[in-house]
Amino acid sequence: MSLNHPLVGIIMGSDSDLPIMKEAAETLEEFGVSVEVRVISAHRTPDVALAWARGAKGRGIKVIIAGAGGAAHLPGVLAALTPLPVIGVPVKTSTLSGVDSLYSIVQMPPGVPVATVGINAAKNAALLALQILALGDQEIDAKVEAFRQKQADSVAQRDAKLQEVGWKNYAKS
Ligand code: RP5
Repeated sequence: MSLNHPLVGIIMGSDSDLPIMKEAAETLEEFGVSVEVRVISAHRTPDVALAWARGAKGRGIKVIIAGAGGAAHLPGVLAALTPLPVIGVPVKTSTLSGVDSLYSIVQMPPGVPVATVGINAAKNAALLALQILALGDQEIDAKVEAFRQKQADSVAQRDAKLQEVGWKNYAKS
């Protein structure tokens, strides 16, 4: 699998989603995976959404991460238009704190799934995309394994320190 052309499409309903969605792009690029980042709205630019989703698989995109807030139909609309796996990121809103986005994305009726991560959890969306890509790519698989090991080592180090100094001193430090 070539890592030079975009393997993951990161689509967001508005550029106001970028401060959250950029975490997905940053994580994927840290793993050496190229991304295609677009602002495409399911309701404001439905024709663009349709054309992009219909062409994504043919262009070599393997996974789509779609973030939106409010009545967040973008991930579901993209999922309806392509067989590629779609990961939805509910973006936090000022009115309903992202619960609106979460419910809009997570409750897809049977037949067209959207794998939904937590509110604003764009990094987890990227990690899930990497795990999907790793199934067919040994290089990405090794990087995911290394990331997990580093994460586990970090927890073990903190626990060792906690055991050494005791929880009361640890809490003060
Ligand atoms: C959604 O509406 C976007 O995904 C964004 O989260 C939300 C607010 O959009 P703007 O106010 O930035 O246009 O379509």
